[in-house]
Amino acid sequence: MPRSLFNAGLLGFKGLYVRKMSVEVERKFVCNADTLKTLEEIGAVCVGRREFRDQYFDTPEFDLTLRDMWLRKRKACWELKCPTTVNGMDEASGGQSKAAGLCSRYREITNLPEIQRRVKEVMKDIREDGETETSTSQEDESWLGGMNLVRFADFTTVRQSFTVEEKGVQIDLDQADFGYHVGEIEVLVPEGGDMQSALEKIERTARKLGLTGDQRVDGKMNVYLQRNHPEHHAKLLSEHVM
Ligand code: V4E
Repeated sequence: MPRSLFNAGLLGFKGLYVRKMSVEVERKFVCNADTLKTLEEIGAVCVGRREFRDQYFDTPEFDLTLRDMWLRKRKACWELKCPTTVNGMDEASGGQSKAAGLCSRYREITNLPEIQRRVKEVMKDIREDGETETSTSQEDESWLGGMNLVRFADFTTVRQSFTVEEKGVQIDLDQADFGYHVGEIEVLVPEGGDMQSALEKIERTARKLGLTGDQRVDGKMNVYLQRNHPEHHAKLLSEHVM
């Protein structure tokens, strides 16, 4: 299935559409001059090269990102990434293998009313004063002001994507316009899907790529914040969000 359709998760049944959310499991890795050659050697197939602009939004006090919630607009579509939880606890905080510890897991929400509902929930916790505007149009950005959201990051990425023999695994090589290059091995797990199998697929792919390091590799946002919002970056580190 094309990844965009998988992401949207639209399941039709007798005219009733249920939008399912997926969990993105990914491991970042350092790209070097040999990465393309290694991909070729393991039989990876390049499935596309595209460029996109990401704009991230939060309140001036960073109420969303301090809760590890990441609201962005990419190619005219809204996305919210939130931590996954098991029995009310952040999944990442449980006992996990070293390999799993190198992976991040985020629920990806692409349905705008659902995004607005979740953002409102956070605002409700912070401000008692109530009413916020919503909108279902992807182009209309007026709801941002109503929820006190402003843009805090804006950058463009050139991404080369590859598939490998391992089913459901995608490898992306990202070059951000602020001079950071990073790779990621990614599996999308549908709601209630097999997380363990996804982690194993990522681990096998990492071994094939010869990734030996046991340190988490910084994502684009981590580096962007270090350079553009160092105080907020330090706060995210101290609150263990990054
Ligand atoms: C979840 C998150 C952020 C949102 C962007 O996430 P990321 O997957 O890094 O971006 P990108 O462009 O690769 O998105 P994709 O195209 O795969 O959907 S920004 C910061 N975080 C948190 C975070 C974290 N704590 N640790 C790591 C390794 N990455 C991200």
